[in-house]
Amino acid sequence: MKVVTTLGQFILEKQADFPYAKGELSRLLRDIGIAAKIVNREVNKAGLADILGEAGTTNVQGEGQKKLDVYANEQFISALKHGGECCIVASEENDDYIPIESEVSKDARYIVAMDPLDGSSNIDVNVAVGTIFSIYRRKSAEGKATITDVLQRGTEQVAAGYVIYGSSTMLVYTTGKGVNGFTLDPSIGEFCLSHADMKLPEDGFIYSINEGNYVHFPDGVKKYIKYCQVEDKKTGRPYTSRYIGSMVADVHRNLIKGGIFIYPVTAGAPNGKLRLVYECNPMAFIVEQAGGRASNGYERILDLDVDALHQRSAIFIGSKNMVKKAEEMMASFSPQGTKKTFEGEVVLQ
Ligand code: AHM
Ligand code: MG
Repeated sequence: MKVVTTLGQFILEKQADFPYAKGELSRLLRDIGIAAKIVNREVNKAGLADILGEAGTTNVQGEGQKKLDVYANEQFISALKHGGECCIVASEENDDYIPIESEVSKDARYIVAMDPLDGSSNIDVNVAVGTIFSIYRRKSAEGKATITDVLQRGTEQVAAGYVIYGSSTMLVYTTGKGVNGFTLDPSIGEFCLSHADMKLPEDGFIYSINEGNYVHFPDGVKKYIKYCQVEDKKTGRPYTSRYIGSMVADVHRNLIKGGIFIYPVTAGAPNGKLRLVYECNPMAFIVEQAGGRASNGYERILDLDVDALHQRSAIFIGSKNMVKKAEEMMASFSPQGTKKTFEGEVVLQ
């Protein structure tokens, strides 16, 4: 009989990788896993909202129904509050960071930044959504942790992960020693190790971008899209286009199959759309740990300065060679590169 390793067992086993670890990070990851299961239960019931009461209406107990992203936010914050290892939570759902001042958390050393339910507009149509989290150790030695403890570069992350609520629910995380994925077995209510030591293929054949915004993209991105569409037997082009509109789902697919996900700057969003602290940095950490690459088109995501909690960034993330190629196009054509065409480009008259 095959022996199953649960997330809890795996985290404990891996604690030995950190000689000075006292189990705090392990407990923090465990708390996140618990909240993920609760959120998963509600996400699975989303289609029943019409019968059970929609967001904004009142349910049979007379309680107001919550939107799922608000619900997810509350669940993660509550799990982290009660777990006692986290001193600050920063969330896409809250303008400001939330200091945790409960008795159990008075010696807490970790900061968690998260997007509790990314791609939540996809819920109404039964498409995969996700949770993204990023964990830092506080910088300040004593007193209350402050915003300076939160605004650390991506390279300072001690762990990061995501949960994908898809056709099955998975939790994927890294502590800087590779990436492992766990699938929720609903029959026993446990995340079980299903994707050990995940590795992203260096070359991929899928590009993932909201092409509807094409006219607003920088020239380097337009050229890269054209590059993906040109026929070339040697490199397997034209590539396949796939865009779910849930970053977690798009990046997860590419992590398994190989591919690139791009959310560039656009004319309407001059700094990009996605958030550096709790979307780009954690995904970049995971993808790099799986052997991939992540940049804003010019610089490595993890090296970017972090000035504000909700700061945005462009992102090019995925298979190493695909991201490098896209960066090459950015360097040659954007902002005002001197090149007019790339090798092999088909110019329509
Ligand atoms: P959200 O945090 O408001 O859910 O937005 C983030 C999502 C990403 O998951 C996804 O990749 C992107 O927004 C899609 O944006 P667009 O609809 O502009 O393509
Ligand atoms: Mg989001």
